[in-house]
Amino acid sequence: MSPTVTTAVRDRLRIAIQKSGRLSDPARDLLRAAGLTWRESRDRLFCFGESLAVDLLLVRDDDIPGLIADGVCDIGIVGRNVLLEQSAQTEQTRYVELRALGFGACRLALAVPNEFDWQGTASVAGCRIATSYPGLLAQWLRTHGIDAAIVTLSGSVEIAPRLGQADIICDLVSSGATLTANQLKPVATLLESEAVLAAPPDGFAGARAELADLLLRRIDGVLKIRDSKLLLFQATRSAIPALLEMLSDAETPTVTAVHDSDQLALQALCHGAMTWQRLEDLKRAGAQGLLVLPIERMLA
Ligand code: PRT
Ligand code: ZN
Repeated sequence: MSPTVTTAVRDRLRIAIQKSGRLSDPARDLLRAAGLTWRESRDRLFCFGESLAVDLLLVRDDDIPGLIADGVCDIGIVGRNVLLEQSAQTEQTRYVELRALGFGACRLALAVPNEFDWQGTASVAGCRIATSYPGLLAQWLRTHGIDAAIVTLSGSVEIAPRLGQADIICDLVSSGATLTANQLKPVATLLESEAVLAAPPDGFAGARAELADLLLRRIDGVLKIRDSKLLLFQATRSAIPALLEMLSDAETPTVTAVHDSDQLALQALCHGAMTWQRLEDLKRAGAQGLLVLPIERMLA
């Protein structure tokens, strides 16, 4: 008689985040804001979820796409650059980007030495290009019909031209300070990147699907209120149309009558930055008693 084989189905959701690096703190902050709490383990590689059945795996960012593809974790918080590089290398789409998270912004760019006579993308032909993103670079070269040699390096890409290893580079850029310090200038952008929520294309079943839905709803709430403010003010009826035009980033405002007055009171949820300049413009257009309040939580 053959032994009974039972397939263990995980009913807890597992999220992989970067253990230490640029994305680790903002990823934890986001999940904390979505109401997750964990019991930290001694080795700090696995954190057991306390408030919800959602556990954390703390890993190197480059391992996250593979962990998702192998089903070891369900969701990952990782740079789009890492996700798309692994797809480009395997020539398969094994992940979907569920949400862009608004942190870890950078771009994958071609950069050339300052003295390089850049005449457009055709100038790349015949060059040696140093990069840690050979998959994305090869895709870009193919798309542009350019023949060039890719020199794959795991780090310190920016010094490759000075060391004679390459003529130009293809690397991540955020402030641009590293390029400037190495006498390089950016000339073309291959990819705009930021941290994303990545998952397998087929989604999940059972308890994990419900947990993933709940988490996504909460994360949407967190992302939505990040730059949102509640704006309160009063104005005369005649000033209202002009004021509403100045609040194009607001959800439909509530307008109510003020007791014993010909003034109206407005309440608007605004999603853009509420700067002093903007408040002064509103005041000039007739808004009085302006109040800007932070939003604590939002659930659509
Ligand atoms: O150990 P582990 O493998 O997990 O970490 P890592 O060293 O591979 O990654 P880490 O923490 O450096 O970056 C994680 C993710 O942050 C990246 O995959 C990107 O999605 C995102 N990110 C955002 C950046 C940058 N900005 C960035 N500026 N990643 C790297 N850089 C590097 C870039 O490679 C270059 O060396 O910073 C330098 C350029 O910065 P500027 O500001 O001088 O232009
Ligand atoms: Zn890495």
